[in-house]
Amino acid sequence: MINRRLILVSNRLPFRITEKKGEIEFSPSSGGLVSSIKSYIQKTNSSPGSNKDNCPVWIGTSDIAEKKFKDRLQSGSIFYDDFELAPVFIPPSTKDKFYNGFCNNTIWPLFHYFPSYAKFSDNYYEQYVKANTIFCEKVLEMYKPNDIIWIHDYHLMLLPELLREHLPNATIGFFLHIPFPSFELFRLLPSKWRKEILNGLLGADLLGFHTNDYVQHFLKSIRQILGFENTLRIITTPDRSVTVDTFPISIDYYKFSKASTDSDTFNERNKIKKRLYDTKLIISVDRLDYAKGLINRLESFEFFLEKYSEHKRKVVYILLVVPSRDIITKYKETKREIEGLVSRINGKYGSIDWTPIVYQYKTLEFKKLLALYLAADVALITPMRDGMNLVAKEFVASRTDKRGVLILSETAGASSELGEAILVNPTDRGEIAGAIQQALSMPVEEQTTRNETMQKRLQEYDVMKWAEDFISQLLIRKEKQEKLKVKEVTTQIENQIIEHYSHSESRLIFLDYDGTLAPLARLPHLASPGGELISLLKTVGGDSKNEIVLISGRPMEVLKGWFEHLPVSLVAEHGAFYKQRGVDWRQTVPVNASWKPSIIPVLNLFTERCAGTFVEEKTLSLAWHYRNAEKELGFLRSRELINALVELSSHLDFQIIEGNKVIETRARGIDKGIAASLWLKKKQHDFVLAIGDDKTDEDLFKVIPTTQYSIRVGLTQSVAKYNFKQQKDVLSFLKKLQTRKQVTIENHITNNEVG
Ligand code: GDG
Repeated sequence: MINRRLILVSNRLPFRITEKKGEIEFSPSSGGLVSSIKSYIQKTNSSPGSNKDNCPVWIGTSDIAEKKFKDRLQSGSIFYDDFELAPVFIPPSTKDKFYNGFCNNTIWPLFHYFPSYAKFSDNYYEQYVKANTIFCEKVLEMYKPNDIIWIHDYHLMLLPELLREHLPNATIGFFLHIPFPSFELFRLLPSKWRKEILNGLLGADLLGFHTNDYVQHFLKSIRQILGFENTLRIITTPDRSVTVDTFPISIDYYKFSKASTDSDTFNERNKIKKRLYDTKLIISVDRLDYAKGLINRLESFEFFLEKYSEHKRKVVYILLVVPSRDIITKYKETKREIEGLVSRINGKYGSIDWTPIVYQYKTLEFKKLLALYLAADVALITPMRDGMNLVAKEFVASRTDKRGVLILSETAGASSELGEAILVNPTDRGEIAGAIQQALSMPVEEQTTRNETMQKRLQEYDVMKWAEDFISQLLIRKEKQEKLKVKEVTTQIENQIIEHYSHSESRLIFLDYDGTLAPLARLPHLASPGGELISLLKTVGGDSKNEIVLISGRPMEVLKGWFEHLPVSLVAEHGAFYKQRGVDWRQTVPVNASWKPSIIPVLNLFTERCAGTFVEEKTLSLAWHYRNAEKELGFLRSRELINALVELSSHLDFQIIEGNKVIETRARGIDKGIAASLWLKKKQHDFVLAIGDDKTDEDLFKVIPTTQYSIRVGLTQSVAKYNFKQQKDVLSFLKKLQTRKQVTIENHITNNEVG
C-alpha cells in the first residue's frame, strides 16, 4: 500500500467542462484513463477520496476562459470526481501554434508515417517549448515532495526534462499514446528539435509505449541521435538511468462487458437490428483523421461491393466519424474526401430502399455507441497507423454473446494483442474486401472461439491493470535508479577506505589498466605504463598482505611485456585469460571463437568507410577503435556498426561491448566478473577493492561483496559503490593508500615505544 499522491498531466483535463448561466459545470468522462486511476487509488490508498490532501491532481487545459476558472478558483481548489483539477492556461497566440501547429501539424503526421503532411516551422516549435514551460510552472506550483508525476502524450515531450531541472529527485513517468516512429522518420525533425525532444523525454524515470516496436524505435533514435547506449530496456545517460518499457493500454473491460445487460442499451441495439431486418451490419468508429485510413477503407468497401456483388442490398456499412481537429487543412480535406466518396458509392450502388453507407459525422452518446457495437456483425477498423486503437478492444469486450467479427489493421498497436481478429494491410483494397467477405460468412463457432480468446486476454490486462503496472514499475525503477546514482569519493570516504585497508591482513585489489591506471591514448600502443606507475605497482604489489590483479581488455602479449616482471597477477582480454603471480597463463573458461572470421570482414568494411579507425585482433575478441576518426562520422559509423553486429549476434556466439570509443566483440561466456570470481572464491580476503573506468568493468563491480569497495572512474552511473572524478585520482589514491598505511604503522610503533 503506497500513500503517495499522484499528479497526472495531460494536454486536456479529461472531463467535460461546460459553462451554464455563467457557472462552470463538470460532467464525467467516458475515457478509460480516469476510471483506471480511480481504481488504482482505491486499491492503493487506505482512505480513497476522503482525504483531499492525498487525492490525485490532474493538470491540463480546457476550453473554458481563464477568467471563469479564476472566479471559481478563488473559492479554493476544484475537486471533482475524486480528483483535484488544476487548469493550465495557454495564451491563444501560443495555443494555436502549439496544439494545431507543432502537435498536430508536425508530430502527429510524422509519428503516424505521413511525413509529407508534416510542417516544420520554427515558430510552431518555439510555441511548443513555451507551452511545455507553462505546464512545467503549473506542475511546480502543485508539486509536493514525494508526489508521483505521470505525464501523458506527445503534447508534453519536453516536460519531463523541464521538471527534472527543478526537481532532480522527483519520480516522473511518461506515457506516449501514439506510435513512436522508426528512426528514419524521427530523424526528419530538425537536429535541434529531435535532440531536445529526446532529452526532454529522458527527464522521466520510466517511459511507456504501447508496443515493443515503438520501444525499439525509440531506443534506436536514442542510440543514433544522442549516443546513449541501452542494456535491454535501460538507457544509461551520463548521470541517470531511464527505463523504457511496453504497457499496452486497454479499456475498462467490465464497463463494456456489462453493456448487453443494460436495458436502454439493449433496446437501442434491438431498434437498430429491427430497422436493418435481415441486412448484415458493418460498423466503424473513428475520430476524423487521415491516419485512421478512412479513404482506403471506403474504397475497399466499394471494391467489395463490386467483387462480391451477391452482398448488394444485403449489407449496410455504418460509418461513424467523430469530429476532430477540423480546423486543420488536412483534416478538412479528409472530411471532404470522405463525404465525396460516400456520396459517390451510395449514388453508384444504392437504390430507393437500400443505402450501402450510412454516414454520421457526430459524437454519439455512450449508450448509443455501445448499441452499435452490439448490433454489428463486423467491425471494420483499418487505420493506416494507430498507437493502439481502443475501439477494436471495446467492440470485442462488449460482445458477451461472442458474436461479431473484428477486421483489424496490422498497423494498429492493438493488432499485437488481437491476433484472432482478421488482420489486414490497410492499403490493400483486395485484402480488405476479401476479409469482409470472410467475416460475413464466418461460422458462429469460429466467431465464438476467436472472441473468447481475445476477451480472455483483454480481461486479464484491462486499463486498471495497465495503470497499476505502469505506476508500480515506475516506483521499482526509481528505487533501482537510486542504487545506481553517482557517489563521488570524498575525503571522508577515502579515509574510511584507508582505515579499513590499514587494519586488514589479506587484501585483494583489482585494477583496470586503460583509463584507470593510465590515461586513454590515441593509439593503444601509446598508452604504455610510465615509471611512476611501475614503481607504485612494485611497492603496492610487493606488500605481502596484498594481491594485485591487473584486469584488462588488452591481449596477453601486451600485458606480459609491460607487467610480467612485477609482483602482480594479470587478466587479459576482459577475463578470457589469466596469469596468477608466479604461474603460467591459463584460459578462464573454454569458449568458442568460430564467429571471428564472420565478423572480421564487417569490421574491415567499417574501417574502410571511416578514416582513422582500425581493428585490433585478439585471441577471443575483436575491437574496432574509432577514437581517431572525425568525431561526428566516427560516432555515426559506430551506431551503424552496432546495428549490423546486433543482427549478426542473433545467430553467432559473440557479444557486443561498447567501450570508450571502441566497439568490441568477444566470445560469449567471459567477462571481468567471471574472471574476478576465481580470486574471490580462492581465498577469504578482509579487504577487497576494484577500480575501473569502463562499461566492461561493471561486470567486475557486480561481483565485489557489498561490504567492500568498488570505484568507477568518471562521474558516470555505475553499479560501483563510488566514483572518482578523473583518471589521475586513481594513482594519487593508491599512493595515499600505501603511505597512509606506513604512517599508521609508524605511529603505532612510535606510540608503543612511548608507552
Ligand atoms: C489515441 C491514440 C490510442 C469514439 N467515438 C465516440 C466515442 N469514442 C471513443 C471510443 C474510444 C475513443 O473514443 C477513441 O480511442 P482510440 O484508441 O480509438 O483513438 P484516439 O482517439 O486516436 O486515441 C490511440 C489512444 O489514444 C489511447 O492510448 O489507442 O491509438 O491515437 O474509447 O469509445 N465515445 C462516445 N461517442 C462516440 O461517438 N461516447
